[in-house]
Amino acid sequence: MPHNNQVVSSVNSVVEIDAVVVGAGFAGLYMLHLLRDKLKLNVEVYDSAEGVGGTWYWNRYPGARCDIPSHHYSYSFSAELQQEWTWSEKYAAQPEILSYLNHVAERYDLLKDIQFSTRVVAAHYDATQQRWLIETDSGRRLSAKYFVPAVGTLSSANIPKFKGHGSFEGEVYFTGHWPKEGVDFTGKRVGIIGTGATAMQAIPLIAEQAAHLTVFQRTPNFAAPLVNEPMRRDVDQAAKANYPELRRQAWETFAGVPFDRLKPSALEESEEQRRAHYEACWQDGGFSLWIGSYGDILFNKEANETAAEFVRAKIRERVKDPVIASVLCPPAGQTYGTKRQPCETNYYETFNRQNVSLVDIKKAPIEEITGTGITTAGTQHEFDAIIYATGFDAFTGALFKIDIRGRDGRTLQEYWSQGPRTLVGLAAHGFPNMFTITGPQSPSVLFNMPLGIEMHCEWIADCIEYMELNGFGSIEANRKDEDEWISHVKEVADSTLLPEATSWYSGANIPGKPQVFMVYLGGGKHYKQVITEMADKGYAGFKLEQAAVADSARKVCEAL
Ligand code: FAD
Ligand code: N01
Repeated sequence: MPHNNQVVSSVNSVVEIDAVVVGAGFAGLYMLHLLRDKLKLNVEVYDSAEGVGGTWYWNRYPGARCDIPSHHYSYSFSAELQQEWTWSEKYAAQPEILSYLNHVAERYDLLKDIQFSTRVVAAHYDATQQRWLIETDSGRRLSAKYFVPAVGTLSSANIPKFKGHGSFEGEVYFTGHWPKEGVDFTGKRVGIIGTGATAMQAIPLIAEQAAHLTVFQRTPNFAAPLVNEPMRRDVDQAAKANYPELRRQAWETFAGVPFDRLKPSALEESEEQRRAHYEACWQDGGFSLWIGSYGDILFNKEANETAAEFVRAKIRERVKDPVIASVLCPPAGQTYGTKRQPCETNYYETFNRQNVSLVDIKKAPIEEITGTGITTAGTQHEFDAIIYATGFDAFTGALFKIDIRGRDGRTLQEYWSQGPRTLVGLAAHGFPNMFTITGPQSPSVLFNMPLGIEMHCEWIADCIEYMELNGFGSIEANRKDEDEWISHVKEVADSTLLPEATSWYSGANIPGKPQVFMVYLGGGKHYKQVITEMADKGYAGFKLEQAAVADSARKVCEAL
C-alpha cells in the first residue's frame, strides 16, 4: 500500500465508505449489525475465511467445543434470538456454534455486506482527511472514517519452527486451521504437539481412532472435567423463561459466568471442608473449580496450592501408570489456574490406553522434524500424521499481520513494541478512529467473550453515533490516559498470581514477544462501569476533533 499522500492522490480507485470491519466472528457480525442496521452506516466486512464464525469456522478439530455453558456462550442482544435458538448440549460443540453464527448472519441479513476469502492487508490513517485507507489482498482499496479490526484474540496460530520445519512428508494438521472435510486417522500413527485446552479436547477422540497416538508434552497442565451432557429440557426451559435474569447474574460475576458455590477463602476452611468443597466443584465441572470454588486461590499461593494438590491427586487417581501420572502432574511450584484451566472429557483416562504414549519434551526436547517423524533427544518417532496444537499468538498476532499505520505513518507494531498500549483496550494513542474489540488490556479472554464482545461493540457504536451527531471527525486516546490505564492494568494483575505463569496471557508462548500481562483483571462489571462513565463524560480520556470535511456518515446519523 502506498503512503497516505499517494493514496489520496489516486482517489479514483478508492471506494469511500463509513466503516470497515475486519473479521466475521462473534465480534464482526454484531459490529456490522449495529453500524449498519442501527446507525444506518455504509459498512463493509472482510474475512479471510470462506464463511462466518471466526474461531468456530477455523477450529474444527475433533472435540472442539465451548467451556462456558451454551446459554451463556451466546449473544444476549436479542430476546427473540435467545428464544428461537435451542442448544443441544450443555456445552455446545464447534459445528453447533458455527450453525448458530450462520443463523445469526442469515437472520440479520448480514452476509450481503461481508466479503469472504479476502484478507485485509493494510490500513493507513490519513490525518488530513481523518480517514483510514484500507487495502485487501484482492486489491480493493477503501477510504473509511472508522476502522474496526475485529480480528480475534485467538485467531493467529502459533506454529513453532522446529529444526527441519516443513520437511515431514506425511500429513500435517494445525488445530486452528482444521480441514473442513475432517480427517480420518483410522489405522494411522499420529503425533500431536501440545497439551493445552485444544489438545486436551482433541487427544481423547483422536486416540479412539488412530492406530497409535503419541503426545508431546512440554508443560503439564491442570485440567478439570467439563461434565458435558445433552441439554435437559427443564434447563433449557428455565433459561428461556429467565434469560434477562441469567444475563444479569452473569454481569454480577468476575468472568461473566455465574457459579453458585464460590466461597471467600480456601485457607479459612479445614482440610476436610476444603476437599468436600473442591469435590463438589469438580463434579459441577467446567470452570467451577477454577473461578467458582474459593475467591483467594488466584491471589494467595498457599490457597492456590490446596487446589493444585487436589487436581494432582485426581490425576494420580485417574492415570493407572504412576510414571505417566507423574509426567502429567504439574510439579510443585506450578500454580493452578494461572493459565486458563482447560476443561476435559476422558483426557487423563486416555493415557491408560495401549495405543497412546506420552513424551516429556521438557526432559527430552524436540530436536528435529524429519521426513518421517519427530526426533527427541536421539529417539526417532515415526508418524503418518503430525498435529500442531501449539496455540496462538494471542491478542496482537492477527493485528500485526495487517500493516496498520496511524498518525505520521507510525506502525502499530512499533507503537506496541514493548507490549500493547491501549486506553481501556478499545483504542490506542496515535490511531484515531480505530477500535479494537476484546483487545489487550480489556477483560477480553477472562470474561465470557460473547458478552464482552457485545459490550465493546455497543460502546463503539454509541461512540460513533456521538461523533456523528456532534460533528466530530476523529477520536483518539490521550497518551496520558493510556499511560494511567496501562499502570492500572498492571497493578491489578500484579495483585494476583496470574502474571507469574508462563502463559499466552503474557505472550510467554511466543519467542521474542515482549512479556506483559495483557488482560484487565478488574472484572467485567467494574470495567463496564469504567467505560460507560468515560462515554457519559463526553468520552473522557479521548481527544475529539471536529470534522475537517463534511461526510456522509454524519448525514445518515442526523437523519435517524
Ligand atoms: P474470531 O472468532 O477469532 O474472529 C476473527 C476473524 O477475523 C477470523 O475469522 C479471521 O479469519 C478474521 N481475520 C483476522 N485477520 C484478518 C485479516 N487481516 N483479514 C481478514 N480477516 C481477518 N471464549 C469463551 O468465552 N468461551 C469459550 O468457551 C471459548 N472457547 C474457545 C474455543 C477455542 C477452540 C478457541 C480457539 C477460542 C475459544 N474462545 C472461547 C475464545 C473465542 O475466540 C471467542 O469466544 C470468540 O469466538 C471470538 O470472536 P471474535 O469475533 O472476536 O474473533
Ligand atoms: O493453546 P495453548 P491452546 N514446543 O497455548 C505447546 C482457548 N481454547 O490452543 O505449555 C513444544 O494453551 C504448549 O506448551 P507450553 C482457551 O482460551 C478454549 O490449547 O507452552 N510445545 C502447550 O502445551 C485456551 O487457553 C477451548 O509449554 C509447544 C500447547 O502447545 C486458548 O484457546 C479449547 C511449543 C499450546 O497450548 C489456547 O489454547 C481450545 C513448542 N515450541 C482453546 N509451542 C475450550 O475448551 C507451544 N507448545 C473452550
